[in-house]
Amino acid sequence: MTDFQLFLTADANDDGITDGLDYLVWVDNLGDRHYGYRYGDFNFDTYIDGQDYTLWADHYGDPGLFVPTVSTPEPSTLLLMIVSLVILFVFYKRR
Ligand SMILES: [Ca+2]
Ligand SMILES: [Ca+2]
Repeated sequence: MTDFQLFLTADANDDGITDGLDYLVWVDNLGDRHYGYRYGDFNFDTYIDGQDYTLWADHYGDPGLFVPTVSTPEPSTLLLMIVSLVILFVFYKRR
């Protein structure tokens, strides 16, 4: 099962990596008020400031916001799902 997890990064241009191009977005908007990583507001507080630069520096080289991850259900979860389906099947079969 493929799932997506949210990671806060500083990939302002959505090219999949936090790099110098994202720094340029931050510089272009430094001191302005915008909401969202696409403007360099990497902590989503509407201020493009040094805190956003710190996030950019901390995540330099990291992948973008959404990273596909592979997750598999744990055996106990799978067993619970099977037992639930059997109970539902028996319940509806008797009606
Ligand atoms: Ca980028
Ligand atoms: Ca900010």
